[in-house]
Amino acid sequence: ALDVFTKVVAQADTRGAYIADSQIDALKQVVADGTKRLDVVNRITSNSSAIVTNAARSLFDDQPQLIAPGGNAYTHRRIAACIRDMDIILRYVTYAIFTGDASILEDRCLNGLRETYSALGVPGGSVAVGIEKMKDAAIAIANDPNGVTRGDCSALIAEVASYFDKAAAAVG
Ligand code: PEB
Repeated sequence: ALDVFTKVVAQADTRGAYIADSQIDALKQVVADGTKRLDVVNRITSNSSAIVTNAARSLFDDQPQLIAPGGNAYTHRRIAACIRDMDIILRYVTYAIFTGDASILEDRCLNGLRETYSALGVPGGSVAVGIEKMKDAAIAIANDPNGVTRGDCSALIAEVASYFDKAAAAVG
């Protein structure tokens, strides 16, 4: 499990090299944007249940066959498992945002998830749609200009989007 600093060190060590100037500049930017990063994690974390519930509701509206008899999310037990899965995925995405690195998300959540879903008959494409819905909601909340000092968050938001996209691509 890596963070963005450890990753640079590990890569440099593999080459037996000092850390390059360009990498130091990139990491300086991570430090400079650190407060923004933590604000984004805090906002998503403190709105996680709304993000998950609204995304699940919207998914079931769009794809009612999921919760109809024969659907993979039919019965309260499976709906609960579905909502739990979305919550787990959102939680790992927040870890990636926090560390600036996708390796914990990849190793502990996404690795083998496609195979697990196929064994369970969970439609991965539908999970991917749910993840993209969480992405839209999370970014709207992260980008809300109210209550924070305004600044350019475009690079950070693009990074946030990339973690959701990575999760969706892993199962979709
Ligand atoms: C992954 N999901 C399910 C299971 C596992 C996961 C391991 C089987 C065991 C169980 O039911 O608890 N667990 C989950 C995860 C991690 C983990 C992400 C990461 C660390 O440990 N069904 C749908 C929707 C979708 C869905 C499209 C969006 O139709 C999810 C939600 N996952 C779903 C459902 C089940 C499940 C299990 C319905 C239950 C399937 C069943 O028991 O028949």
